[in-house]
Amino acid sequence: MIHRFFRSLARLVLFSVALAASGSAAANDPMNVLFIISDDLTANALSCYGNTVCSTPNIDALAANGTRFTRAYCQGTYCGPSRASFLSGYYPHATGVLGYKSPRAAIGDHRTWPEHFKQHGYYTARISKIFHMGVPGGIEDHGPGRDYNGADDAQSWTQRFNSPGPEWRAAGDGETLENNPDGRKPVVGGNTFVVVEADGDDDVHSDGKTAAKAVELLKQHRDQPFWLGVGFVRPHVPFVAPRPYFSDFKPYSDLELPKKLDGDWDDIPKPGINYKTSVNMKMDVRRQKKALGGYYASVRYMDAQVGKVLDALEDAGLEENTIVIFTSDHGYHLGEHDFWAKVSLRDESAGVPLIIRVPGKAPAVCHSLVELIDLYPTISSLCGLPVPSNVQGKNIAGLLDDPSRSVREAAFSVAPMRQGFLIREPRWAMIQYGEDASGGIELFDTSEDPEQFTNLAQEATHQDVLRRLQNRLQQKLAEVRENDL
Ligand SMILES: [Ca+2]
Ligand SMILES: [Ca+2]
Repeated sequence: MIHRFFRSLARLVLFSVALAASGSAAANDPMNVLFIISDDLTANALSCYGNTVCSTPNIDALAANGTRFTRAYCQGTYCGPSRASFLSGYYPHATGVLGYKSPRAAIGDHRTWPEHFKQHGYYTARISKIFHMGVPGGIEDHGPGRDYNGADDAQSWTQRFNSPGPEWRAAGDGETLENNPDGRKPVVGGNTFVVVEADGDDDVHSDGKTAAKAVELLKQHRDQPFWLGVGFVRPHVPFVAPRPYFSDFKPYSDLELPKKLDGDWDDIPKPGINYKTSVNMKMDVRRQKKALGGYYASVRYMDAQVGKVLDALEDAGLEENTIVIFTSDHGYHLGEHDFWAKVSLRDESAGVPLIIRVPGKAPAVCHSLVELIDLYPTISSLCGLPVPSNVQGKNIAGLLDDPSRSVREAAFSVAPMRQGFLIREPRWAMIQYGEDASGGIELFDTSEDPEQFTNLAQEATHQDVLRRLQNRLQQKLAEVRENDL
């Protein structure tokens, strides 16, 4: 790990020197795309986004050389709708993919983002989870003969690779934290809070295998333009990582949980209380702290795998003609408001980390509201490909030249499981349940209340701003539904 830290540092310095020397990448070479996506990762767990406990040197080094977006939002707050959206270029309410399906049936002959590159002569490949896959169920190693492709779209890829791993069955010290107050439950599978401090090295697990395959493909395909999707499944539950990644977070009792307010839920409608909470998961403070430590260990493990892939990119001499993107499919709650996991439309869950490194562009931090759906048109344009007229995102490439600009007045995200809609402006966050608001409304003034403790939706003095945001939601939904599908 020490070696990796210095290598990250060296990479940071060398990359800056190389850029200063060359001015920009060779203009005639087609630019490659390396798209790295973590699963269920909140920006709050990364040191480049301000976390002081969980250090992520490899992602930080990428951020230091690229543009780091501080207000990036997913379009659906769980795997299925989010991935179907940014890969197809349509919002969830345009395709109707609100669950865990491939968008193919809805988009017909329209091209997905990687497919668009494939049709322009790129080698396109995915390793592990790019379109939706069930984790851990869909990636548990049951030997050959099993379909590990999940809700994939075969025609997007020249080649595809899966990385089955032991997941919750990994050898080591495991504990089920969720719904296990008397501690009698064994370690279980499914979408459940389980921590396993695992025996063995990185390559025992899915993400280690994914990184190794990425290293191999970068060597093999260095002489042809590629769009390579590297999908890590951590820190999605189960929180499984080799033991050394846990050392910074033990004893778990030393970890600090987020600030909480008594009666915090009293001012929000029922659908606003997240589907997983400390209460309904029956997690006491010890279990909550261990969940946090297990999540952080999973993030550190995933960060180390990102480092291997970035090292391989450098070793193959591809840094100067490859665009690197790092993101997640949505965010995650780590105990804020006693909420856990995803689905919620609060910032911790609807926001995503987003870093884009384009050779020749100066490092920057950008505060414009951006959306994952913007990746398809933006990366197409940066690679000199036409931007298909049907895609609904915006080309935000201009922000990489002038990060002080802004490309939209509001971001839009949905939680179909709750019929929830988020309109997020720089200052205001409005969350409405039901298109007719029948499930209730939340309104937060994030300039006064960045942690979103006080719902202002019922306050007489805020009815004008609420009406404006509700109109904006109706207008946005109408725009989303006006499409060619
Ligand atoms: Ca996910
Ligand atoms: Ca409250």
